[in-house]
Amino acid sequence: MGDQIYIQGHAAPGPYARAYLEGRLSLEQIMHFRQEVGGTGLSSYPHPRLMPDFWENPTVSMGLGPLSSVCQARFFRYLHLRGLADTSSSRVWCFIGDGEMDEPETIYAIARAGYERLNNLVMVVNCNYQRLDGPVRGNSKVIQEFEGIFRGAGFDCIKLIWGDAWNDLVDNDHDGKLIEVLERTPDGDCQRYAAKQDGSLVRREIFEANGLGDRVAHLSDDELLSAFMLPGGHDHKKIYAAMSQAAKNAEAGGRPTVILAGAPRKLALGGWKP
Ligand SMILES: Cc1ncc(C[n+]2csc(CCOP(=O)(O)OP(=O)(O)O)c2C)c(N)n1
Ligand SMILES: [Mg+2]
Repeated sequence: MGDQIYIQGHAAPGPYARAYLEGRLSLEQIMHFRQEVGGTGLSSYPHPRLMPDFWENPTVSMGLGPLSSVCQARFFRYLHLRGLADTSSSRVWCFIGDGEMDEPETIYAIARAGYERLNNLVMVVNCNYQRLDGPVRGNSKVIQEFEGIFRGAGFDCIKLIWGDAWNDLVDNDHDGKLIEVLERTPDGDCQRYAAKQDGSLVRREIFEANGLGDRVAHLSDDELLSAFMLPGGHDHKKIYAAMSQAAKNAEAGGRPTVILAGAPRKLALGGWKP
């Protein structure tokens, strides 16, 4: 038996784009996104009834994905333990938003997955620090908060925060001061840096204001900005490493895994745009 995937509902255009490149969807279908009622289009959200050959799991509204994914992982376990189906190598992958983490269904699902030690489950939280009605927290750090929730419930936690360009800076942070500064920079400030698109601001506020100006003296403002704008959650090498570690955890460990993928977004200060 294969894997099961639960996609963040309004991320449906991502799988559609991939399916189009793979030749599984036609241009005509793509051009009729959200106009599926006539017969040729694609539904707005994962919808197994409207698109039975494409979607297997409905995930809108928020909270349904995480909740169903835990039921699925538990059901895989059930089938296997009773000798009804070999699900020993089947995984459940669940992609959720950071705003979706506020749903009671999500919080319950996490507790249940930890309690049941569902090591066939990997959750990936897309931490873009915003939800459509505003910042998720703004004045604190969602990734730290989520780490507490997941670890407390019994998950292994992989934090995917900084991209490749930060490797040297982090490796050379022998006294831990840079990490300390980053850990206390609120999400709202990260969004402001991403929105302003100004490397000198990152230099002044993160580095110079904390006596760390020499750490980035060899980088231009533009280099600093592009490093900042390629967070772990957008860096394909880091994403690959995190996913591969998660898949190994599922084989070896007795715990579910979460990947907290950080990706501050430029849109934040501009408000939501259709
Ligand atoms: C239970 C429920 N309430 C409200 C909505 C409307 N809604 C759709 S997306 C969204 C915000 C999602 O934010 P997040 O989970 O952070 O995802 P992002 O778009 O940032 O990736 C909301 C409130 C919904 N789909 N389901
Ligand atoms: Mg979000």
